[in-house]
Amino acid sequence: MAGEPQDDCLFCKIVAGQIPATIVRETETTVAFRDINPQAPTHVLVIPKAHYQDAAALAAGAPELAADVLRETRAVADQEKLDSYRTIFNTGTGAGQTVWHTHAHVLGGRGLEWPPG
Ligand code: IU
Repeated sequence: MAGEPQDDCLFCKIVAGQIPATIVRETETTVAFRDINPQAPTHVLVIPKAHYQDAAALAAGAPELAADVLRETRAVADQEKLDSYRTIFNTGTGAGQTVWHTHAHVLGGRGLEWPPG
């Protein structure tokens, strides 16, 4: 069921504290932790605690929670003292999504080119 924890989901396990992560912020509804394979000096993932497979499912199923995630991307950028940063939701295999629990990448701390690869 949408929003319920999934046994085979790595990010649900991070939310549950069953596997370690370097958590930088946590709210009632979200967790933000450092990406294990950082692509910039700051590379943090913001996730909803509830399980939605991608940003589209989150926006459709729980718009308030999608807003919480977006607010937290700003909070991470402030905490990391980033003036400029990029927020990315990879959605679908062709766009590079590899973990099927919604996550916003927050990247900053270096110049970022456009368009992305
Ligand atoms: P993607 O947008 O689904 O490709 O992003 C998944 C990210 O999750 C990717 O940047 C991984 O480095 C990151 N990640 C992580 O931080 N911790 C993990 O245990 C695993 C992936 I698996």
